[in-house]
Amino acid sequence: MRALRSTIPVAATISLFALGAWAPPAAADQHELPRAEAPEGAEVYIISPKDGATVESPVTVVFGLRGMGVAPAGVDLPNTGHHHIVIDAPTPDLDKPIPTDDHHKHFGGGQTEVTLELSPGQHTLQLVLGDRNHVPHKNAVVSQAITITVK
Ligand SMILES: [Cu+2]
Repeated sequence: MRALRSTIPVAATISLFALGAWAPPAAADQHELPRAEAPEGAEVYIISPKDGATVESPVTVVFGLRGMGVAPAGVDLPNTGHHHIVIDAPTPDLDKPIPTDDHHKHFGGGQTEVTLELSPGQHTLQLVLGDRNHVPHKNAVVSQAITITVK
């Protein structure tokens, strides 16, 4: 315990110095899009299918959101966001706008479900909430990734 207590402050001090020395000037941040904040305890989750389920294509995925509201992209309302689904890809960079491609779909109209045509075999699905600029919130609201098998 003693050894741990003395090591942690030293490590913290070093990293603070490193941050101070290498942090970019504040002006650099101003080019970034303003980031929305999510309320404490907000959660996004896949209502169905369930993790581990075997299903037939097309697959209807139902999105759940707790502790905040759904608003279309472009709408500036506090404590809201819109859904994105990540299909067969890792969690995207949570500090950048969510990509738009075959693996990342946006529901900028405020939709809360999607029906996907998926090939037979295993697939992973994950939800990421984005703000009005399609950027994850500062304290990103991201679901657990689930794995399903399509017959
Ligand atoms: Cu989006």
